Amino acid sequence: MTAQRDASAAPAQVRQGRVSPERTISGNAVAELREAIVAKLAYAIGRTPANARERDWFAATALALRDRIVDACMDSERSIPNKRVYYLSLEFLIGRLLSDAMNNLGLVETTRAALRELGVDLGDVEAAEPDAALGNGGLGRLAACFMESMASLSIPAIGYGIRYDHGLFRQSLEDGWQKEAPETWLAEGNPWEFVRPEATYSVGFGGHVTMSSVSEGVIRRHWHPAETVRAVAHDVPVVGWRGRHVNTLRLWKAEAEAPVDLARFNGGDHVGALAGRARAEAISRVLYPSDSSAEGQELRLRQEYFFTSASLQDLVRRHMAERGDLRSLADHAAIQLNDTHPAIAVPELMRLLLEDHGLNWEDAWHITTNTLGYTNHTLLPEALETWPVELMERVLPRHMQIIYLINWMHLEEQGKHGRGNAAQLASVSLIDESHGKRVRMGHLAFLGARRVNGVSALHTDLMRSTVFKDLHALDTDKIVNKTNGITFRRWLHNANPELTALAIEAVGPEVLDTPELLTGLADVASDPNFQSRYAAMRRSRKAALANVVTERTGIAIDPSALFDVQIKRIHEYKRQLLNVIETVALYQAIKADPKRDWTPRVKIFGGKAAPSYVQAKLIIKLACDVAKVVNADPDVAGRLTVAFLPNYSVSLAEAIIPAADLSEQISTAGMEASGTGNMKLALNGALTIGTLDGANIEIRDHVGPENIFIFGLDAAGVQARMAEPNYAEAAIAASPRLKAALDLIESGRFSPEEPGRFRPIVDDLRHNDRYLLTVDFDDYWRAQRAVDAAWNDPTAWWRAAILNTARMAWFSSDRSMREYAEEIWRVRVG
Ligand code: 26W
Repeated sequence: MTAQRDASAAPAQVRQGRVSPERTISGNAVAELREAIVAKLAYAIGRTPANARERDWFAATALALRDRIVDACMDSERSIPNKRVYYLSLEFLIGRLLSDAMNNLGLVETTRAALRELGVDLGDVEAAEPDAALGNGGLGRLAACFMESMASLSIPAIGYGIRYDHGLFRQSLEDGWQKEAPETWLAEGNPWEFVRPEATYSVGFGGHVTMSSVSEGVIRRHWHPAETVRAVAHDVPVVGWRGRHVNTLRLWKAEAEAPVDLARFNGGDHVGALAGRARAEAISRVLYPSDSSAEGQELRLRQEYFFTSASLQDLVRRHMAERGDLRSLADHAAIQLNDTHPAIAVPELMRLLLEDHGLNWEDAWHITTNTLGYTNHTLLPEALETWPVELMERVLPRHMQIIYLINWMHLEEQGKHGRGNAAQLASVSLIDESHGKRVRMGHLAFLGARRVNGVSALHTDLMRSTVFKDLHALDTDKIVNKTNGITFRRWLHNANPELTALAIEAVGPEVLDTPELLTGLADVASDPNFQSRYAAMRRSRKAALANVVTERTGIAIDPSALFDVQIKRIHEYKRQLLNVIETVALYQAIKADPKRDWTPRVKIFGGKAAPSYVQAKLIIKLACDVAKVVNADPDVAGRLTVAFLPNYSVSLAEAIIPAADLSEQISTAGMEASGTGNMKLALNGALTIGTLDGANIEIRDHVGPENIFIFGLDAAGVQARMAEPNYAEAAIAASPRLKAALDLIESGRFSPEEPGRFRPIVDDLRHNDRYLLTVDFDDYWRAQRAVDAAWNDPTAWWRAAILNTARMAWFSSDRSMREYAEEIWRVRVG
C-alpha cells in the first residue's frame, strides 16, 4: 500500500466478493479486460506492472472500465429522447465510483480475476480510489442516489453541479477536538471524467442594465456584466444497472476569461495581474462546509449563479439544437432544483427567454413555470436561504429587476383575489422586510415551479402548514410529497454482499432487479437456520468494523456486544448530545449496580461538524472525553464502550452500516426533513431507535411498530411543549437520572484538566434547550432499556432484523424516481 493511500478509505478487510449479475465469468472476458488494464497502465499512465502503485492500478482499471461505459453510452445516446430530466444540485456526494461501475456493468468478478492474474488485489485497488465528497450530507447523497437510480431506470437525465477542487474537508480529532484539513481528491487526476472544452459558457457578474425601445411601448433591457467567468464542462458518466443506460453528471469548473491581465503585467504589477484569475477560479475551488445555516456570503451566491447559469445555457442550447424553438421547452425538459441553491434559475431562465430569445413576459413565465420543479429539504429557519437585496443588486442587477417584476405581478394578483391586507402580502412576498430587505429564495423557487415537493410525508405536511402556508393556500395542488429513497445497488448489493447473497438464496436472483421481492424474506424471518446465517453475516461485518475502529481510534471493541450507531452530520437538532447524556447515565447506572447483567453495548459515533459550529464541535469533544473515561474504567469494562470514528464519509458509511445492530434516529420531532441514513441502516437490518420524525414515521409504518423502538414527543407535542415556559427546568426536576448525568458532566468529571469545559452545554440545556432534549430524555432511556431486553432474546431480535430488511423494499430510490417521473416530470420511465 502506498503512502498516498486515502486515510478515509475503508480497508481491505471490510470489502470482499460482492454479488454481481455475472452468473459465470468467461476466460476470454478476463483476458480481454486484463490486457485493457495493462494497456491503460502503459499508455495512459506511463507505468509498467512492475512499478505501478495501487493508485496507478486504480486509474488503469477505471479507464478500462470507462471504455466499456462509453460503449454503453453510445447506445444510450443513439436517439434523442422525448424528454430529459435536468437535476440541478450544488452538491453530489458520490463517494467512490469503481465498485458501482463494476457492479452495474456486471464485471466485478471479471475485474477481480483480471487483476488477480496481474498479482493485484481488487480490494486494494478499490481502497486507492479517493471519495468524491462533493457534498455535505443528506441532500448531496440523495442527489447521488437519484442519479444512479435514473440511470438504472433509463430515465434520460443530466445532473448539473460544480467540480469543486476541494470537497468536504477531512476531519481529524486532536485530543477530541475536530480539526479540518483540505481534501484533495483531484490531486492525482480523475480517471472517470471527460473534459469538454467545447461546452464552455460565459457567466456574468455585476455591471449595469440599459434599456432600449424595440417598438411602440415595448422596452427591452440589456445586462452589461462587469465581469465574466468561463464555465467549462467536465462530464462523469453514470452507468445504470446492468449497463443498460448511461447518463451524465456534468460538473462545471470556473476559469478566468484571460489567464493574466497583460496590461497590468506589462505595467510591472505581476501579482495584481493574476488577481482576476484567482477571483474567477475561486468559484469552483471549495465546497461550503455548512449544511445547516445559510451564511450569506458573496462567494456562495457566485457559486449558485455560476452553475445555474451555465446549466441553463447548456440545456437551452441543446434544446435549440434538437428542437429549434424554445416554446416547446417545457415539453422536452424537466428541471429539478435541489433545494433553493439553484433557485436563481427562476429569473435566469426568464432572462434567457426574454433577452436572448426575444419572448414576451407571459410566454416566458408560462415556459418557466411549466419546466421547473423545486424540492425543499429543510424547514429549519436558519437554513432557509435569503439574500440581501443590496448584494443581489450589486452581483446580479438584472435578476433583481426580474425578481421585483415577478413579485409585483404576484402581489397584484393577491389584491385582485381580496387577499391584499398588509400581513397577507408580507407573508407571501418574495422580499422579506422584517430585518433589512432580503430575497426569500424558497418563495422564489415556489412561485417559479410547477410542483414543489417535500421529502417525507410529515415534512410535506409541515411545509403546507408552516413555512409555505400562505403560498400553499394560493394553489393547493402545488405541494406534493416525494419520500426519499436510497439506491440498493450501493447500500445493499455493494456494501453488504453477504446479506445480498442470503437474499438471493431466499427469494431468488431477481431480487437484484426488483427490490420489492425482498419482502419475501419475511417468510424466513422465523426460520432458525436463516436466522443463524443472518446473525453470522452481521457478526462478520462487526468483526471487520471492529478492526477499523481499533486501527483508527486505538479503542478495542467486542464484536459480540450490541453495536449502537449514530452516524450523520453533527447538529443540535439531530441530538447526538441526547445519546451522549444517555451514555453518561448508563455509565452511572452500571457503576451503581455492577453486578447486574447489563447488555454489553458499543456506542459508535461518526460525523462532521461545520467548522464554524462551535457548539457542535464541543459536543464531539464531550463524546470523546466521555469515551476516554468510560473506556478506561474497569467497572464497566465489557459492558459499555464508546468510540468516535473520525472522518465519516461515504466509504466509511459503507463499512459501518452493515455492522450496525441499532440505528439512532433521534432528532427533535418536526426537524429532520426525512433522513436517509435511517433507511440504509434499517435495510441492512439494524433496528431503529427513533422519534416520530421525517421518514422514521414511514419506516415504522412499513416495518411494523413491534420492530422499531419509538420514543418521545411527536411534532405536535414538540410545538405545544415549546410554548410552555421553563419546560427544561421542569423536565430536569422531574428526572433524577437526567439531573445526575448533567451534574456529573458539569462537575468536570470528564474534563478534569478543564472542569468548566462543558458548562456551556449544561447551561444551555437548563435554560434554553431548543431541541427538547431534557423533555425526551426519560422516554429515550426507557426505549434504550427496551432495546437491552430485546437484545437478550436473540430469536426475537433476529426475526425483527430480518423483517426490517424485508420490509424496507419500498425505500428504494428507484421508487422515488418513478414517482418524480410520473407526477412531477411527466417523463417516461425506461
Ligand atoms: C444554505 C446552507 C444549507 C446547505 C444545505 C442549508 C441547508 C442545506 C441542506 C438542505 C441540508 C440537508 O442536507 N438536508 C437534508 O436533506 C436530506 C435529503 O432530503 C434529508 O434526508 C435530511 O433530513 C435533511 O436534513
